Amino acid sequence: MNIKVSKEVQEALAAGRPVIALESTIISHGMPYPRNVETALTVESILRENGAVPATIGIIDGTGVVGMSPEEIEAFGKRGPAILKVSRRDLPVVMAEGMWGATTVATTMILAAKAGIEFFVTGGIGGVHRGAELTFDVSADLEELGRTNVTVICAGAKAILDLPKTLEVLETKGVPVLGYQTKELPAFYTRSSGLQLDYELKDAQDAAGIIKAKRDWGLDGGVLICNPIPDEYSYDAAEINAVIDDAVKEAEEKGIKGKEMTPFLLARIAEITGGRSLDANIRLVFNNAAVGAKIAAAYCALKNHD
Ligand code: PSU
Ligand code: MN
Repeated sequence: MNIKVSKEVQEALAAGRPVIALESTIISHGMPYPRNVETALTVESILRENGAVPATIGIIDGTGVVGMSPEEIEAFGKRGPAILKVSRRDLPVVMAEGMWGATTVATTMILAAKAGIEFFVTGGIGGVHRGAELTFDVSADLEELGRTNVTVICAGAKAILDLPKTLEVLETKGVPVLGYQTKELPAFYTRSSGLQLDYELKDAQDAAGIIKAKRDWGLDGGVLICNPIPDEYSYDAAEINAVIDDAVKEAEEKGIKGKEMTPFLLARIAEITGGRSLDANIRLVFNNAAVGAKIAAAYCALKNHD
């Protein structure tokens, strides 16, 4: 298996210290250069400040790299969408052909699990697209959450998706969806979506206990922790939903399909809002990093105590 785990990550894992995976598609396809690189490096610093070791994951010349260097992160940011966006189905091709690949939530989970990393911080996950009853466009992220043992800390999912259907699929796949100090599914740019969640986490300890119970019971699959965007950066729901509706309509008119859909919508929303949505996006990822590091630390303490 061509996987290269950095020395720092290997040492932290061996010592039972918190390690947190980070994805590369958010860098190459989720944000424009150079803010994508600045964001990725700042997220790494925030994790370190909170006592965790970052492991940014991507595929370089057919090798899964777990714990990229700042130079490698810069290369992902600079090459951007010229790098193939790699989901589970693409992984064998990219590995065998020696290509570069940007890992999505699904493939970051796969590589993290192979390296022994149990936590992963990102912005938003993929889900069931609007109109999926006709297009069948359901992100492979949901399938992966149903089977791979990694906890993903995110800010919910964007309203570019059909959020009620996304929650239904997560339920079918047995994924605990936990609100971090909220009872509602956050909708990325907004703190609420009107959709109730199963359980509101009180704090990091609470989260660690639930994750540990799932592992002790051998219930394979991910855990999804939804941490709302900080109030001061959040959008008014009506305002951002109008923008999202326009972007979705434009995608339909242009016949955008498949793996192009999510990057297209993200870029259009950033364009229409004149970059304000990008600022919100960056802030919520920073916030997820701080919370994710605390949860991973609480979990490591519980596990090392056993
Ligand atoms: N949602 C975001 N930002 C992102 C993505 C989703 O708000 O960068 C990226 C993630 O890498 C996610 C992927 O795994 O898009 C989902 O793509 P698709 O919908 O094609 O499965
Ligand atoms: Mn899709």
